[in-house]
Amino acid sequence: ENVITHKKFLNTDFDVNFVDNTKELYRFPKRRDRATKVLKFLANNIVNNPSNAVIDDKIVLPVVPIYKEKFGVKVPRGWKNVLDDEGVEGVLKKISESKRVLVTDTTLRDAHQSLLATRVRTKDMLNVADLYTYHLNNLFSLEMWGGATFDVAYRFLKESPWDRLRKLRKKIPNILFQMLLRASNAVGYTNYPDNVVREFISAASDNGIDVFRIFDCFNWVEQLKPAMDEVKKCGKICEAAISYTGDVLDKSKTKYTLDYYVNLAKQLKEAGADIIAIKDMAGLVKPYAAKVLVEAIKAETNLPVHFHTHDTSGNGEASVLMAIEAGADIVDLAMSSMASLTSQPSLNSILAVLEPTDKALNIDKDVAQEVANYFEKVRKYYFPFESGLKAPTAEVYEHEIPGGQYSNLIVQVESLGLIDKWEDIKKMYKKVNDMLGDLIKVTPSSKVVGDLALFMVQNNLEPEDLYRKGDNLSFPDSVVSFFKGMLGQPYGGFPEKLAKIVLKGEKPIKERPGKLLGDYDFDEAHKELKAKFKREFNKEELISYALYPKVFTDYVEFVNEYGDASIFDTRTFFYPLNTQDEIEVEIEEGKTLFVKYISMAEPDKKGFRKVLFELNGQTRSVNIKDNK
Ligand code: 3PY
Ligand code: ZN
Repeated sequence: ENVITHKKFLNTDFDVNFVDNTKELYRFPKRRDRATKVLKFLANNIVNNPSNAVIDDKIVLPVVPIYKEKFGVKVPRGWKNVLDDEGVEGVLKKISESKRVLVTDTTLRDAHQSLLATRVRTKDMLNVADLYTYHLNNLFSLEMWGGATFDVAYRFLKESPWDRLRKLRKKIPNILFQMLLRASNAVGYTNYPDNVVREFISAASDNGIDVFRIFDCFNWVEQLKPAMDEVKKCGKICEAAISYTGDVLDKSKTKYTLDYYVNLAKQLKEAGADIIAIKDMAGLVKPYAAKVLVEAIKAETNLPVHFHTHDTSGNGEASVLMAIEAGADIVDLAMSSMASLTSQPSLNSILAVLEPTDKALNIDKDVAQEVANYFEKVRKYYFPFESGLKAPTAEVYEHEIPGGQYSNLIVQVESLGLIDKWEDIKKMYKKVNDMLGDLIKVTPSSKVVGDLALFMVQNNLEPEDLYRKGDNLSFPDSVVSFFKGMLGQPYGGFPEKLAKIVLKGEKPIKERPGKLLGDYDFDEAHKELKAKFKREFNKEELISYALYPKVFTDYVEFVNEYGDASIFDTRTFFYPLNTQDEIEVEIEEGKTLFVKYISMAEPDKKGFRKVLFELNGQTRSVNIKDNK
């Protein structure tokens, strides 16, 4: 709004106090500032294309499914209401009474982490929130947070993971929200001081997480305890996970046996687990192994068992069914268009299989299909992040790469220009695992294996080369930190010879790292941030800074320059506009900008390009440095 376009002014209906008394005239600078940021973001996409993505123009924006005609006035009850009204005990009691198998839908977390390099944006999730709230309210939980989604949100999507949690919570008040927590590594790749992990859990709980699936990459119970303790303090559901590797039915594999897993489950029960998760992050639990494992763990612990697998081999659905036969209480599934391959088995398929049985899922088939149809369209926008895996592969039983790592690793390999070496990298992953003493490979131990495998392929090294000339090599940070004991103690210990080569005389620690790392000073961190950005930061932001100092500050700088990027639709966010493209950007509820991209000039002497737009019909230009 400005003076000469104001209605009162145009109608000559104003007096001397018009400018003083007309509030809307003073909103002008803020909105103009936001509009400028929007144009800057668009122009930067056009000039620099930071995600390096080329749009396929045949893709049309997905239509948001709305089931208006079926909407009730009241939000139907779900498991979240059970937790709020009857506490953890109430939830556990209801699980044990349920004849039906319960389902966790992983579409909003593991599925896209495992298929699309974790890139699905909050906006695309919010579009189907109502369907979940009003029609899929019998789902046990939605896994929608944690794992890699936390840093990827900041790093690549330029949005706040806390915002995602709060926005989804607001729209879905009745279904339990579940997150994946890497115990002392929280949602990072390294151990944090205990007070950071505790603050993180408590803030996640306050913002809406109900079920914490906690795992340690070495299944080291000592390392799970502080996180489990904090979850219980928050009155939330403590689901302790057994990370599965190897094959319990293969007698030649003697490290990770059935006894090993059962024993672990008993220790987790003793440490206070409410639920035991079998976390088969790479999809290595073969169907018959699933049966044996679930039966044994249920019999020995008497706790509810939550079964999680990945369908990389194509055997995932069979494993889920076997787990159900063996008495699994809850299973993880994803909506079909976001299921299978490196993701979870398909919810819609298992729904159909169980329909005629007394374990039938209490889930509306048509709505589940509707959500799957929606994600089928949405997924097209994320095609640059697809892993390329087109069919199931039994090769996973060899390389053992976790589903959640697979699609991220391949994008990383691509960005390093090594994609033609992908087959070698998978083979090296296995060799490195053998060298490291056969690890459980899950974040962050999987990153150690991946980093070393990449390093070796990049430098044309074979395992014997490491033993021969390793003293002169400077190993990736994650590998050094692993041998220093900074991720904890692996089951069976470290391979000594390699440890010596990597550590070059340094002494490793034997204790839990979180115990040795002093408390993180949140006040000091706040001072640093305030000095740098001249504003206050809230508790959640300080936690993000404690976990990811650089990623978080880069994000704050980005927002200062370009504004809140979560407002753009996904096409606009990832891809440059074509000339004459017109888009609508809702900068706040009810306030929409209409933007048309006109042209881009050649760079000036300093390398800046002038990008021309029409903003609500008026010509505007932005100068952007061409970084290419
Ligand atoms: C993660 O830690 O992000 C995982 O998905 C592990 O499976
Ligand atoms: Zn998983």
